[in-house]
Amino acid sequence: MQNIFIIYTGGTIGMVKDAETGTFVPFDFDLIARNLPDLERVDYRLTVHSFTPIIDSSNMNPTIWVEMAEIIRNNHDNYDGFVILHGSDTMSFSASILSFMLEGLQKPVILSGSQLPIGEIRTDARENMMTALEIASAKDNGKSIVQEVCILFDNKLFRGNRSFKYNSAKFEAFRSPNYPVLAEAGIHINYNREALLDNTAKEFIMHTALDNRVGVLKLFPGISPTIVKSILDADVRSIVMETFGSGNTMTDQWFLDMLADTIKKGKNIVDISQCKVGSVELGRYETSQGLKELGVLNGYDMTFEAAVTKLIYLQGQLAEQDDVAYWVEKNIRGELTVND
Ligand code: ASN
Repeated sequence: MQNIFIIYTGGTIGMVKDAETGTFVPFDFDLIARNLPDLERVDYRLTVHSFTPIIDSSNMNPTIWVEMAEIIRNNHDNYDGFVILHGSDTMSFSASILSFMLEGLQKPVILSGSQLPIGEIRTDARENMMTALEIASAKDNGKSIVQEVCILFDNKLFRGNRSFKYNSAKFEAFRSPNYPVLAEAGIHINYNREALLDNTAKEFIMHTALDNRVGVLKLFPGISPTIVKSILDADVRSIVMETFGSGNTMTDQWFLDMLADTIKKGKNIVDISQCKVGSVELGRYETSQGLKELGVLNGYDMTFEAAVTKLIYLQGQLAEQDDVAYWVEKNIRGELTVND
């Protein structure tokens, strides 16, 4: 019999309506268990760890990420798979950072949740949770089929660090347009084996040191020098710069001078696109040619969530800015595709 470990962090899945305020607030795991009698019928053993407090995922933070990773490490050898019940709002950030923290993972870590609480008649919680458990226990010849951190939502399994929350109203809350869906659940669960990571030959190592000194510069036509400067001058080691199209920016001299000055001071600037599909291609247009020469780093097709959490992870591991710069452009957990 397989052993599956459930980590309950909160999220809509286990929420109830507060009688006084009418808002959704997190509730304990008993609510989920009571509404899901099928949990008694599964042919794997379940162990549940509830966080205190259980939270709406908008309150997620690096301390909880470390706590989650430590729970997985401490139980890694005794369980076949892990399901993390998590609010959908920041699920992609948590899935991304966990993919970086859990190097060489050989067991499934499946994040899931729902758009409607488990107590609602039309809830999507039941299907999401039961499918997540099924995938967490799936093996072929004694080896886990999924050996990475994923998100299961609305019958689709996504690589965590390729996904983002794209819809707050539909059951189809997540997408990963820059990487194929890893599995689809219908009558059968069909795995896309070519797209899944195979970590069998790797060593499992957990990294918990994180450094959140990361800034974000989202460009728009007309952004003022004062705003750009205030972000570049902030007390951060790296800046994720969200650019236009395939990585393009305005070519005003004041702007390029500010970028050059920031890089000279030893900060990393990583170029990712505001487009959700496609990749940064530095030098494709004149409006990105100069960026490469200034030393702006290529974020390729990384999601915003992956770029931010990868920097938090790399900065925690590496004291030298050059080392962070080197690794941020490399594919380390299947989070980016190098196109040059
Ligand atoms: N606000 C909720 C959360 O992220 C949204 C959800 O879970 N659907 O905790």
